Amino acid sequence: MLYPQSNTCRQMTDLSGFWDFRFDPADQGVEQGWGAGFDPGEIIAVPASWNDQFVDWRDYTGVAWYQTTFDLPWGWHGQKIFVRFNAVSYLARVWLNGECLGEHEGGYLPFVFDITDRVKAEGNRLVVRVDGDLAPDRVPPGKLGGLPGAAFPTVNFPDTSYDFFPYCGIQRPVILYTQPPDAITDLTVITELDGTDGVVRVRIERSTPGEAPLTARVTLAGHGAESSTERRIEGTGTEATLIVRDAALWSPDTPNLYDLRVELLRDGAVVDRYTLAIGIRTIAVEGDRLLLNGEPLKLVGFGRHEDFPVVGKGLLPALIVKDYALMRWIGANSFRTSHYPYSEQMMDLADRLGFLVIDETPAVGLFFFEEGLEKRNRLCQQMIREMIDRDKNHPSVIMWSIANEPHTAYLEAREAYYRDLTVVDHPSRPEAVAAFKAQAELVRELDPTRPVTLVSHEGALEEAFEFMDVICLNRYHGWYSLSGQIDHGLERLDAEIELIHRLYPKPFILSEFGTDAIPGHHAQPPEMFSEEYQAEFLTKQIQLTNAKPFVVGQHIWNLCDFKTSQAVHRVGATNYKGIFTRDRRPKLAAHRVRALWHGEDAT
Ligand code: ADA
Repeated sequence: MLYPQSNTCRQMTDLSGFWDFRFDPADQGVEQGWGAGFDPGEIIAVPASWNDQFVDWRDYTGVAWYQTTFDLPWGWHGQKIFVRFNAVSYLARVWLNGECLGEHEGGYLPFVFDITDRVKAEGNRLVVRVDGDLAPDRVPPGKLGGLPGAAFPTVNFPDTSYDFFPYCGIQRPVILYTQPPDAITDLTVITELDGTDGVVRVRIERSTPGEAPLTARVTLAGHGAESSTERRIEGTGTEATLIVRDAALWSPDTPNLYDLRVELLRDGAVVDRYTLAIGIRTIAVEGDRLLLNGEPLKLVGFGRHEDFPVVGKGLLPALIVKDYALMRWIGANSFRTSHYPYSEQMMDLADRLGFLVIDETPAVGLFFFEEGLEKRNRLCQQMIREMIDRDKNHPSVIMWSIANEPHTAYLEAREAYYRDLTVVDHPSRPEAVAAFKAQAELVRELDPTRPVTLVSHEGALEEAFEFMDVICLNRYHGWYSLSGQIDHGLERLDAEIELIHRLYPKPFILSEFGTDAIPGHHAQPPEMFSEEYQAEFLTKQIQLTNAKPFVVGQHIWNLCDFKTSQAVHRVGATNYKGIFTRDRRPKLAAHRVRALWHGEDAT
C-alpha cells in the first residue's frame, strides 16, 4: 500500500488537528444517527490516543466518536479522491456526509476508502466511531480474566492479555489524497546482487485498465548514476528490471538510498508519477548465520514500544527522532516493532538512518483455547497481509515476526521444562502448530525475500520453530525465574540456548532479556529493581550471547520504560525494564551497554 504523495500528478492533505469528540459509554451513537453528525462534548487532538488527553477517561476502552469537516482543495475536482486512516485502534466505522463508508478491524495498520462519488466541494463531514474495547476474539486479545498458566495469574486492569497499556483512538494521521484516473496503485521492489552490481526488480500495478495502452517509465538515480527503462503495460501491471553498476549498498553503516521514479505515460504525456527511496541489499539465512549483503550480521538493539505521556501511542515525530538518536548513541543497529507495526514515519527513518527492523504483527498474547480461535486466526492472517503490503519496500525491514509470546505449550509440559529443561513429546497445542504453519506459509507466499520468525517464550517447547527461518527467544532467567540470582540465571540461559540450538540449528536471537530498574533506586551489592542489578544482568547476558556464533542478535527489553495496565507486578502501571526512563533519561545500564556495544570493557 503506497503512502500518499504530492506532485504534479497527485495531491494530499493531512487532516491532523483538533476534531470534535464524544465518549459513548452507552454505545447509543449508532441508533441515534451520530454517523450523520453529533453534538460534540469535547475537543480532541488527532493523531493521539484519547486515554491521557483528558482528566478522567484514562482506563476507558469503549466506544467514542470523532468528527471533522473539510472543503476540497482547489483543483481536486475530476480526480479520484480517497481518505486514508494510518491507524485507528481498535475497530473503526467511518461515515462521510452521513453515508457509511465501511469498517476496519485492527489497531496498527492503514486502511483507505474511495470517496470520489461521495465527496462535495464544500462542507464535507467525516465521522468515525472508534471501538477500543478488549475481547477474547480480537488481536491482540483481552478480557480473558487472567490467562491460565500465564506468568502472573493476576488480572490486569484494563484486562489485557499482554503487558502494555491498551491505548485507543485515531493514533496516526488521517490523509485526504487524489490519484489521476490512470494511476500507479502499487509498487513492489526486490533487490539482488550480481557481483558488485545491484539488480532492482520493480513490479508496477495500475488502476483499472482504460482503453488507451499505457507505458511505464522507470528511472533509478543516485550516487552519480542514473538508469531508466520503459515498458508497455498490458492489463493491470508490468515488471521492469534495472542494473546498477558498482551499486552503493544499503546497510546500517552505509544506508545508501536511490531515488526510484515510476511514471505512467499515455501518448508520450506523463499521467501519473510516484517516487520511492529504495535501498539495494540482500538478507538471507545460511545454516545458522544471518547474512546481510552476503556478510554475517549481528543485531544489537531493543524491543520497544510506541509510548509517551499524554499522546499515548500517538504519532510524535520529535520522539521518533529522539529515539533514533538514543539508539545511535548507545550503539544499537536494530530493533523489533514489538508488539505491533510502528508508524510509517518511523519505518522511513529506519531506511534513512540505517537501522535493521524485525517487523512484528499485532499478534501478542495469543492463546489457543477455543473461544474466538477461528476469528483470531483470520485476523492474524489479515494483519500479516496488511503489514507486508505496507512495509515490503523498506530496505530496513529484514524479517517478519508473526507473533510475540503466543501461549502454545500445555501447562504440564511447561512445568517439566521450567523444572529441568525436560522436553516432553508434542508439548505444543496442535491448533497453535497448525496456525503458525499456515501463517509462515502465507508470509513466504507474500514475500519470499525475507526470513520469517515467531518470538517465543516457550523455548524448546515451541514446535512452531520448525516452520521458522530464525529462532527468537524471550527469556528472563535471573528475573522471573531464579529471581535475584544473576549468575545462576546465566547458567540456565546458557543451557537453554544450547538445547534450543541443538533442536533447531538455525540463527538464534535473544529477542528479549532484561530487568525492571526503578529510576534512582540503587543497591550494592545489586538487588532486584535497582539500577545496579539491571546493569549487571544486561552486561553478563550480553557477554554470554556474544560468545555464541549462532546467536545473531541480542535485543534488550526495553529501550524505554512504558505504560502498562494496572497490576500488582507493575508499580505505577509502568514497566521499568527500559534502560532509559519514559521521558528518555539514561539509567546506569545505558552507560554500561553503550560501553559494551562500543567494544569497551564494561565491568
Ligand atoms: C514479555 C513480553 C514483553 C514484556 C516482558 C516483561 O517477554 O514479550 O511485552 O511483557 O515480557 O517485561 O515481562
